[in-house]
Amino acid sequence: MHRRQFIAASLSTLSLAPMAAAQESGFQNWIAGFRGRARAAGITERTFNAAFADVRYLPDSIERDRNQAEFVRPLADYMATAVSDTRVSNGREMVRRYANELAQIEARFDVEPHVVVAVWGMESNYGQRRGDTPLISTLATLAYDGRRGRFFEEQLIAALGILQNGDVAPRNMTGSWAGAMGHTQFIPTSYEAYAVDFTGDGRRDIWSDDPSDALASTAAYFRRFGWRKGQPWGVEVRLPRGFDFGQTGRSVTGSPADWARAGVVGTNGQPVPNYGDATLSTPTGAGGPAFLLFRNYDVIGRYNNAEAYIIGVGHLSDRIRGAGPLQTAFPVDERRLRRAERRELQQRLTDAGFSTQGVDGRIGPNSRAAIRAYQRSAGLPPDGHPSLGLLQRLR
Ligand SMILES: [Ca+2]
Repeated sequence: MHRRQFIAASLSTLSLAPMAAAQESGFQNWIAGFRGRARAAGITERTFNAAFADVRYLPDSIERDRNQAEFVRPLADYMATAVSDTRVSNGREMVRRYANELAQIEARFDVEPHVVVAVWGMESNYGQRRGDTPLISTLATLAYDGRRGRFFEEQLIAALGILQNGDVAPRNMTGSWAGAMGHTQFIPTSYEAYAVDFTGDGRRDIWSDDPSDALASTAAYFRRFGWRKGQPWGVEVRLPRGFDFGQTGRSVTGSPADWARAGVVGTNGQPVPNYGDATLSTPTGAGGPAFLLFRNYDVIGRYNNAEAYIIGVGHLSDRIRGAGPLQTAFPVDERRLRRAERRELQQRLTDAGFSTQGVDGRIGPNSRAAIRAYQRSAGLPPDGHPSLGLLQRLR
């Protein structure tokens, strides 16, 4: 959950091995100082000692945190993994296997089984990858490392609070290398705020083989952020010939009837039912699929705000419920731009008279407006999409 906070692209490749001994003693000193801050935050001596009894410095977590590659795979590749046929059929099997639990979860939180199971599939492949790294060691290492120390120390204090509450024993409190826990990969602060005890044993156990507390916790999270039961995250649509791609993006909102008047209809050729106001998205530009996006899109985004993730969860949930593949496939050869390339694109647009209001490698509304203006001047569909082809054209 909130994985974007963990995906800070850093290309530093600092080798840690020769420094291990010094790091270990620095780590022990850090723990001694942290003990006081944990006590001040309400963690008892007993909780702290039990939690830190077997804590180890885990250089792997730091290396992985520092060496995360930029994510530039084509969306088509990502979707092929995220919504593979195997994951779809396993998801359908999970909906059957946990039908009773999921029906109760739906009754209590108004979030449908195929949605909850889709998050489960994306986050841990239905519990197969819950993460087996000792959580306190992971979070203490990353808090000590300091690169995002404040964030990880906050997570560590929350994790100690979970232990103090008795939800899980220290030895069973495991997670990913970055501190996300259990079947649906909650980080400790999200767990504190949203996890629920579905089984009624007094413990909010998202780590055990039984996924029902984790699934209910995910539903509770979605409910809290306004999930609308019975409504889609988005609907694939067909665009009319000669469509004005200036209408795509988050700033143009209309009802499905408004969109139908502009020629934007479902893949069956019929107007999309009225699920409320929608925006139109072409995630890979004019050359790929188009979607009307509804409020539930943003609810999935509260779990992880990466566009690819939201579409992945949304489409997986549709497939689990029985829908077929997208009618228009994502282009297979369209990788995304690296940050350096996004900066170059901004600079070249600005130099060409289409100011992006800054060169920071982030493609926000100003950059998209500049791209659209350039595309219009060049007679291209103004989809605002920062493609490699666009960059090559500007070179
Ligand atoms: Ca429980």
